[in-house]
Amino acid sequence: MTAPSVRFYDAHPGTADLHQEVLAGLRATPRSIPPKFFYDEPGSELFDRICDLPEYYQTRTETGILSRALPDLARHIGAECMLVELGSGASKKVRLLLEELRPSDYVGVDISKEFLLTSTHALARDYPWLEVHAACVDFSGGLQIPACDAAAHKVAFYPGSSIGNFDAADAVRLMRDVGELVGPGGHLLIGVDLKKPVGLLNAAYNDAAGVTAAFNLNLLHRIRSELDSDIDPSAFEHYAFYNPGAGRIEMHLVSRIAQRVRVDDQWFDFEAGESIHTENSYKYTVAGFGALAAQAGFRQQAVWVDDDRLFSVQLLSFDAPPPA
Ligand code: AVJ
Repeated sequence: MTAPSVRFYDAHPGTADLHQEVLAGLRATPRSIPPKFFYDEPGSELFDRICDLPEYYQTRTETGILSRALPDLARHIGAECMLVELGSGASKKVRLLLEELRPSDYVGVDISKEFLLTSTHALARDYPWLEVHAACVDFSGGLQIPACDAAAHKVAFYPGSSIGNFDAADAVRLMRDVGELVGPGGHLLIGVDLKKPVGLLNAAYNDAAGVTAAFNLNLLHRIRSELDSDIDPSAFEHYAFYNPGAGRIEMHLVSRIAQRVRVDDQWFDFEAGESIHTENSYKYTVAGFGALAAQAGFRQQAVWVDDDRLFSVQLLSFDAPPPA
């Protein structure tokens, strides 16, 4: 038997970006490293474990919303679309959609090559009627994906509230790129985490089992193994909290001691308590996200939420690019 085929496109995001962005981020004030670098292989596995944590309501809530929305969604979208999943990771949620929507093509887009290849091959094996493509791309730098040149009805799928990683300006920029990708009449199906009591949010990013802490600290393990650096993960601690003014969770790695860290031949001095900002996770109201999407030319065609209004799944349709 021949292996199921996946058409693979590699833009080679990788260690060069990590190297350059870590150095720039450590030099900056305040210090920061972008969250896209969490997802090396161990990081992607830790993130999968986060999704199963009792405190992390997002994954199971979104999956529940999606399952209940399926018949409705199929009516809105129709069959034979090209489904483009952004940040596809383990591609679990999309399986729910495939049976019901019956797209002609699936394009998995992810920065993490190993995960992307494993998951798209599994999809090609399990759905023989589906044309499967994989694109290894860092889409924060734009969305040029050859497989998407075809003129099919395109539906971008961006689950998990990953849009929360971007501040408003960057979220609009990304959605404008998505609009350009799907074109007029195309869709964006997006998971958006909602504002909720602060206690629930803080618990979700400070789980009792310490998996989120390990996920955050894995960034330093990655720097130590992929770059020429003596950084010691045990000299930092995980710190996450909801910032109500900014409407976001912030994750930081806080230096436990005064220390000097080396990357290449450059030294970075940390005071005790000084932090590296590693992630923002913005929380929205349904109306607030609608206003943001409108700035990118998208209209809320349908919005589904769970009974507790913890999370939303939104079907946005693209009309035309708004004036810049
Ligand atoms: C993948 C960005 C949606 O912000 O909740 C989980 C990542 N960080 N726990 C989130 C994450 C810490 C997650 N997103």
